[in-house]
Amino acid sequence: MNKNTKFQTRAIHHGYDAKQFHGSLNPPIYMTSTFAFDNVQQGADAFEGENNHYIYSRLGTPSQSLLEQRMANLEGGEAALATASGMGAITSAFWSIVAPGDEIIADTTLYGCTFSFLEHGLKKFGITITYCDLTDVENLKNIISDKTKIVYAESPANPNMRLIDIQALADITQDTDAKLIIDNTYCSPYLQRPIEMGADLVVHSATKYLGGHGDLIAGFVIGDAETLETIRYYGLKDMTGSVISAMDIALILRGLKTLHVRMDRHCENAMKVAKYLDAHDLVSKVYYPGLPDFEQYDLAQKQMDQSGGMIAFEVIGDRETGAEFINQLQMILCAVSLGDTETLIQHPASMTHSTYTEEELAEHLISPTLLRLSVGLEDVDDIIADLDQALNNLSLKFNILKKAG
Ligand code: 7XF
Repeated sequence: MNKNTKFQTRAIHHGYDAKQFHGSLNPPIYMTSTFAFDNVQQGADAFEGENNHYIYSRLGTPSQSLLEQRMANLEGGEAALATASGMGAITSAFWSIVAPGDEIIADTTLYGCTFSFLEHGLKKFGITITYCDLTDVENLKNIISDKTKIVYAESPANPNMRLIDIQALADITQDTDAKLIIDNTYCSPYLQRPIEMGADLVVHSATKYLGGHGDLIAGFVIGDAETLETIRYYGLKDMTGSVISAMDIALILRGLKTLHVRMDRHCENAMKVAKYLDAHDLVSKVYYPGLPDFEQYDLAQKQMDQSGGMIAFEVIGDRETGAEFINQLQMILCAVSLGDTETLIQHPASMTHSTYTEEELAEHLISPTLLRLSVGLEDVDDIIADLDQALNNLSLKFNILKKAG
């Protein structure tokens, strides 16, 4: 395919030639655990890497290779690895890179299970985890050392929407032994491509926007071919065994075909919802990169193509008022996960980030009253109407009138 071919077209066509598969518009689903060899020599050569024969589905299948080539292309990396979950991607990558005595520098705010993996998993194997406010790159300059093997951040961060200047971090890590790994789950490559900004690796929970329909769990690591080979043949094959299923490969290939259309609408809806919330008297704070008063608005404009479908906000009152607001919603579902067609809301402190203690929530800048909204693809008027009736009921129930100031 011509190298000027646009993202949307590549998301639909890259790497697949229907003519080689009887004209089948979609690639076959390889429902197999193993691949037969013509003879022992061919099998031995395959294990030695001297031919391209598929061996066993823990190492890959033809449709997995297609999916990986397509994702690598969309993220601007040399290679990709598909995994059984986002956590499978993160753990397979980290286990492949670090050894006892090494240090990982991670941003202050992380998705709950990533935090738990570092804090309760890697730490006990003699790896030092240093949390650092990476929104200020000077902080990284001051602490990075030759022990640092990974610098890790989500941007926007789950759940509080803090952004990291990816290019500025890459300028620092590029002269060191540390790999800069960015979790791009909130954006998808349609909105942000960290490798183009200098990141070494990108990880994804493909469970979210890439699949897009809330019907699968999967993940990706994308980056240079050499590192990806290590992650596949060591991290995934030997350490985590986090193998994506044949069905999920097919579902993600389908999801990617509409990624751009869905993301455009997620962003359009989220902008309208964010403006609605921002103007409401019972909403005390809204964190959305597309609002001009968002603290890191300029950075959002610089590195994200659009502002995304995720909003964090707080209603006035306390944890109880926030919970009651969620309970009042009728169409919007109270559920974790994000990036689905359905609008979902959840309370991070008691759900996605409940792996943090109360003290850790405070240290990691996750407010106990924060609510997280994943704006879906329903008609935006219906989304806003549901939020509106819930806020009205909240004000009646708690007799709340106006936000202070
Ligand atoms: O293993 P998963 O596919 O669930 O992906 C893990 C993961 C990695 N990075 C980010 C930024 C994520 O948000 C996730 C999963 N997050 C879900 C959520 O925040 O709702 C998990 C539900 S507990």
